[in-house]
Amino acid sequence: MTKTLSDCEPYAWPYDGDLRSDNTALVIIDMQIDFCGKGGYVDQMGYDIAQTRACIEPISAVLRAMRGAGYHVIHTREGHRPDLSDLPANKRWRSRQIGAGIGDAGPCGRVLVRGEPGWEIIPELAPLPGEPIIDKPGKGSFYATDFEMVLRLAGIRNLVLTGITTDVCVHTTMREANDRGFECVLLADCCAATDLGNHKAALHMVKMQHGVFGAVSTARALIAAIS
Ligand code: C5J
Repeated sequence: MTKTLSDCEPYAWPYDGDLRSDNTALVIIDMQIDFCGKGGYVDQMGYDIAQTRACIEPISAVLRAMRGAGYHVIHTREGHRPDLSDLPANKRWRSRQIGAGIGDAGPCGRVLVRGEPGWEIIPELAPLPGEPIIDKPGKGSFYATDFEMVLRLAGIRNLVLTGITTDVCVHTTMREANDRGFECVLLADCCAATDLGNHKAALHMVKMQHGVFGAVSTARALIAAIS
């Protein structure tokens, strides 16, 4: 059955009103201990994890609703191979300058390394068996991953984007998806940044040019639209 998310800016989403459980996925980006847990990468850098944790509850509510209504659910994780062969030297260097060297030992194991405790998705949003998890070495979910193949083979063309951080991995993924013709909505209260100004600016950018990257809505509006 087709639905529309009308409480949405700058247009009712999706653009053509074709919102169905079989053509739409909830994408939950990088809800890992490293980004919102004590002792993780963001905490080690000295940012306030209360900001990145603020979106956990709204995402949980959307996840419950979308799982219940039979929508696709896809998770992503940012992280590197244990031998760090996919870690660019400049990324490592920069992270060391701020005291959270990627690949270095920290309170949650080696920072942003696959298989380490800090790299795990937080228990509140743990994937269910059968929900694809996309492991990515960078900020975007399409680069050096099979994300696009997973979406195309499942017949998915609408993406409901959530996760952290709004201005980095979520925005990069939204831009990559938009360029590939996917129809995206970003849920404002289901994403968060390490800086509130950046979060707000990232939402504003999406809405320029009548939705240059897609649309912006909220958890409550999305749940109401699909219920
Ligand atoms: C960052 C992310 N901010 N998941 N990663 O380094 O946004």
